[in-house]
Amino acid sequence: MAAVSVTVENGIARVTISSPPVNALGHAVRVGLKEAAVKIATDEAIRGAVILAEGATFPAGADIAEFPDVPEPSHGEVFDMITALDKPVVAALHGNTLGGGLELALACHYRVAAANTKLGFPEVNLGLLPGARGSQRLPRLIGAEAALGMMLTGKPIGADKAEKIGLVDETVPAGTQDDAAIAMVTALIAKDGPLPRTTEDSEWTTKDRADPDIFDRIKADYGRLFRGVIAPDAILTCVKAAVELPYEKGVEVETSEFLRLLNSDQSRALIHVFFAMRETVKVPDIPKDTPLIDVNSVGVIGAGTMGGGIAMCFANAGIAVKLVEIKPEALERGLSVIRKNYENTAKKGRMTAEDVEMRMGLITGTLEMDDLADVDLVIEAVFESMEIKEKVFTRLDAIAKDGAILASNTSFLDLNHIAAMTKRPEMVVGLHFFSPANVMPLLEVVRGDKSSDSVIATGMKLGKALRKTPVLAGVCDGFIANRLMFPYMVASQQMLLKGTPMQEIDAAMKAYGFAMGPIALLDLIGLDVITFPGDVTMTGELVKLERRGQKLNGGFYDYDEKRRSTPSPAALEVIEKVREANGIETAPALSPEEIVASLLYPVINEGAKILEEGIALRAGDIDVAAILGYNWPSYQGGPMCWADIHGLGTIISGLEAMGIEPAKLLKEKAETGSSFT
Ligand code: 3H9
Repeated sequence: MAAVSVTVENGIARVTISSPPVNALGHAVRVGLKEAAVKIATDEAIRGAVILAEGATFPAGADIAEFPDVPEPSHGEVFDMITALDKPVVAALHGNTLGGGLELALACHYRVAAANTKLGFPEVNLGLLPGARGSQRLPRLIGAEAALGMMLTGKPIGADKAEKIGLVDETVPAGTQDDAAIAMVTALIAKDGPLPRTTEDSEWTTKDRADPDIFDRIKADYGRLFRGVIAPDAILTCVKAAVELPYEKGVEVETSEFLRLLNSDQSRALIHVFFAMRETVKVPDIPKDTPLIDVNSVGVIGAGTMGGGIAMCFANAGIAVKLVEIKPEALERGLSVIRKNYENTAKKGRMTAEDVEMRMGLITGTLEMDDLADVDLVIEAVFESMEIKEKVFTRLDAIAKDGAILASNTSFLDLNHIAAMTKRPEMVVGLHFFSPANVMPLLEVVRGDKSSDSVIATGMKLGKALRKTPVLAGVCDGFIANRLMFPYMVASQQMLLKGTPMQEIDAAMKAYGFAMGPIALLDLIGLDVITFPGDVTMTGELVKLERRGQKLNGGFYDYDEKRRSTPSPAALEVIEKVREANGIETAPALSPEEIVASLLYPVINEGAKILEEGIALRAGDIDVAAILGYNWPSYQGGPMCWADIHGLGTIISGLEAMGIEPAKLLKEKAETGSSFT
């Protein structure tokens, strides 16, 4: 079917967009819409039109894969042609009417929406703004404040709310929107009245113009969203233009701001992340028709923080879980922590009391491993000791039914060795959750040498079912995310020893975009959790002083009752002691740029090795693992995309200056002028 087709019946043109999977407004669709606009304008038999879309959704936006080059005709030009028609045009919306799709809807004279339609401007998540007239039209239709709310947060709203605020004219039951739009256009033709256009100033324009501090107020309300990123300010500039200038002048501002963003590093990074997030599930050597294993019941061994969190993930997805512990007290404690977690969510209004009971009802505690004989999948989440895991898997092999998947949540032990404890290594896989497992969105699916295709494919599918982003990893110490970030943590400790103050290290990484710097992060995860090699023994020394981080007595920092931190005199003493014991000489404190380089270049180098060894399938997978597992700021693109933008040559010289041998793949990429992403 053509990307856009036009049929005419009873004087009404039915313009149908068909461009699966999301009807993105690529070149062919724009050409088709332009031709449709010309036909509607010139064909005298046509007295009005509806624009609708086949499949799951009205266009979900511009075709992001086209960026940064957008061949003519431009979206804005086509949309302006539609608005200028003097025959009524009604858009029939359903699904995800987002970005350019919503701009197309705004270009029509009226909008009918199926009740399940989501309407939004998510461009900000790609480092962009609604650049096809949306920033100019939406404030005229619903006012600057509501328009900015949608553009700055990027969050879509439902059809009901859209109708309430005047964004759509009528909401109808799902599936009836096309007929309703035709009925509306039929009535409009009969009425033959003036047509409303979102290019014209409105009551809102007058009202917003009379409000002198509207933009300062909105910026203060959404201040958090402006941190580190450039798109929100550009959005504000455009909406200001929409309020203060005539449409044509405002369009000039919008176009120039949009192009500036489209060619920025932030948008390049965020678009990379958009596609990388969707690519992780694709495993090239596993055929698409690989049979999946049904997972309707699960066993989790270990009711500690990890096991409890994992059990919650399954209960949240409606899958029954048996939670196994050795001691009744431990089981009791585990179950009561889970209940408390759910009850806290309910207190915040994000879950009902019935939901709590329903989810608790899906989790059964047991002290008998034999109870796992009938489950489809077992995940072991016991203490990180090979000796214990060997025992657990030997036992599991004897208990679990044929065809059951046996998974380990180990974060650094050798999965192949664990698999060798069983007579069915092909059924063994790593499912590495991040703590807290019920919250963190990353799931590393670890492929052992003998894991079968079915087991891996099921693991990836399961990740999606648990609403996580699964990333495939090979077996190595730390898999992808932890292995990648270990050099970062080590380098931050070495930096402390060389004399850069902890608060300056943390501030530089916060300015880069992390929620917190590495020293504060250590305090948060607990100083007893990571063991550092060699001469960086401060965490061990602090633990000896019973300082385990935020959870016990503070760590590198002291914390007041509001969790505000100040460098701890005890920690400063420990740093001094370790420095002296290892004969380390201090150097002048590093600048913020030097801190970023010294901490991140080793990460890039590790990433290159992870890729070179085939532990990760793609550089994008490494970026996704860092973003979802360690909160790497997505507008920096993740480590490998950031490396490409920053310059591989610069990174190589930086590593050499630090005395670190650059990875082979890194050198190859730099020499051939290619990139990771
Ligand atoms: C924009 O509109 C700019 C304008 O203001 C100005 C222009 C001048 N383009 O997510 P899914 C692909 S910016 C190209 O798995 P879901 C996606 O990669 C745009 N491809 O499905 C995937 O491909 P594959 C503003 C796109 O059901 C497949 O479609 N709009 C686009 O979970 C299925 O996607 C947005 O930012 C696109 N626009 O979620 C919305 N969208 O199968 C972006 C999707 O090969 N899209 N693909 O992996 C989304 O948020 C989600 O895709 C959506 C569906 C919610 C629509």
